[in-house]
Amino acid sequence: MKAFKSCIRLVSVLKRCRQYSTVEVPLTAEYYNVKRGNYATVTADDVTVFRDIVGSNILTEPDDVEPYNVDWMRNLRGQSSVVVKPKTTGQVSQILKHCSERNLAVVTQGGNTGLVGGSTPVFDEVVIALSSMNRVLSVDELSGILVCEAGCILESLSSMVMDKGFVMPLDLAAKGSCQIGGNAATNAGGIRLMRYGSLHGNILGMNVVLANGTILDLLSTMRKDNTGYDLKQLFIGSEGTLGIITELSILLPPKPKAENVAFMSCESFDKVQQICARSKAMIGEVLSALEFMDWQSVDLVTKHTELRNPLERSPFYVLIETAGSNNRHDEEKLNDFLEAAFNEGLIKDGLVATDLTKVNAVWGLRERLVEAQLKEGVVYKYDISLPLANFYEIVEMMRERVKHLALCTMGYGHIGDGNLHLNVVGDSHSLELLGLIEPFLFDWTAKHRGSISPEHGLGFKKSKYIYHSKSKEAVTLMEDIKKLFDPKGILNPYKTLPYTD
Ligand code: FAD
Ligand code: 2HG
Ligand code: ZN
Repeated sequence: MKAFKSCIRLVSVLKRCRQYSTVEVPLTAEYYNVKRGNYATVTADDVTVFRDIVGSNILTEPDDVEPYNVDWMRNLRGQSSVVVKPKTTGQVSQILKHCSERNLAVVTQGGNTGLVGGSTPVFDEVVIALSSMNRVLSVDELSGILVCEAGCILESLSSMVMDKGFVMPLDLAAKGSCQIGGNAATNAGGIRLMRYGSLHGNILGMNVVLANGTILDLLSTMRKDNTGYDLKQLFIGSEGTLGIITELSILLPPKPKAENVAFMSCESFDKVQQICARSKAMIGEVLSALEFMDWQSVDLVTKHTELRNPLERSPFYVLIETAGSNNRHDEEKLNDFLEAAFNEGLIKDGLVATDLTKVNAVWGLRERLVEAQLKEGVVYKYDISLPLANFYEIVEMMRERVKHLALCTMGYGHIGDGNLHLNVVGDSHSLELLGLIEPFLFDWTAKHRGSISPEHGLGFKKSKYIYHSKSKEAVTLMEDIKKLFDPKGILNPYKTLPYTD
């Protein structure tokens, strides 16, 4: 395996400060021409009631409220004047009871890392931020079950459970800021989904507060429970539109004893596809991540970070991670696979990283793409799933379609799960550029029976396109469920389901 070099060690911490281009963020309501729902407006009396509930854990100064009004991608800006930060489920209940009685709209905010504008207000919704609910309630080390509050940061939970011999069943580049409640509310996928499955399988229970303040105790810690409808599933992926998740119980996989990462370059997308199929067949039992990037992605991340591409320039790159219990066995299997793929001409060049720092250096190229895009300009972010045969075709079509307006167009993603992240970066917020991408991309995805949002949800940005992935009958049923849980529609209005003026 002469072609496999050893990787340069890099100290990589994936929690970084945000830096972005200086383009101003437009007001969501004006830019997208949204009509305000018929809700009450927050008064001084409401603020007094909130203060009585949460004490000093409330923000009303415009500078303090500002970060809660702007989304992570700096595409959207709300107009909220108050952020309430409850510390207990009881406080969340009291806040919602008051908002419901007063007909005040609310938006729940976790780490505000969502990529579809679900977490920021559109108008003057009351922001309920869960960051003060960040206690770990228990870890059962025999059964591997964690119970914690919704505001716990994913990375903190990861470190805590790792010390006890477990891992969190999900991992994503926003781990330093996103909260486990936000992860549940978006049914976040990430890089471990192909190994541990989705949160629908890993969340065992939760406490939820409904719109009228009712506390719904679904906090089971049992793996199996077939007593009636599994209500918690409705809240997973509901993006704060059905209730506020305040506590969760989560099944933890044991920590793998060995991790290896291979990074390789390929000359064509056809070869990328063959690597996917080969790796699943040859090392499926230890495969924990299977990601791809095009050269435009790798170029951008090396342009805006200190990271360097350890391989020569090539149209495509594939990152494979294995995680198992026996390093010798895993390494042997990985090397056999790489040798076969190399001999068959699927791989042009590559490297294997085994220790954690080297592993992080390779992962950095993939995980710091969002950071690099924000530094380049204004990002038009898309997340679709497609049959592998059509996976990259759309990136090439889009690149051609927007070339006169875009700075760059790139494709990468969780190819092992059929999930493509297509990103266009422009130099401004341009309705013309947006109009070239949407609804064209969604029409094309629907034509190939893909999903227009396999990971990030619909939030504000994609809600009107729900019919591209769900039937009229399914959406009507969702609307009926929404009315049942939240008759006044105060929970996260203008999000997830299509809204009408
Ligand atoms: P927020 O952004 O604050 O909120 C997201 C939605 O959930 C909003 O609709 C909000 O109202 C609702 N919500 C938040 N907390 C609660 C709660 N306690 N109860 C009810 N509703 C709530 N996503 C993926 O799926 N896979 C990835 O690999 C991935 N990688 C990312 C990488 C980067 C760099 C970034 C910036 C984002 C990434 N995301 C990814 C998107 C985002 O991180 C996830 O959607 C994450 O799960 C959101 O968590 P959060 O706490 O930031 O939620
Ligand atoms: C990821 O997989 C996230 O890194 C973000 O889902 C996707 O950058 C994106 O478009
Ligand atoms: Zn993703």
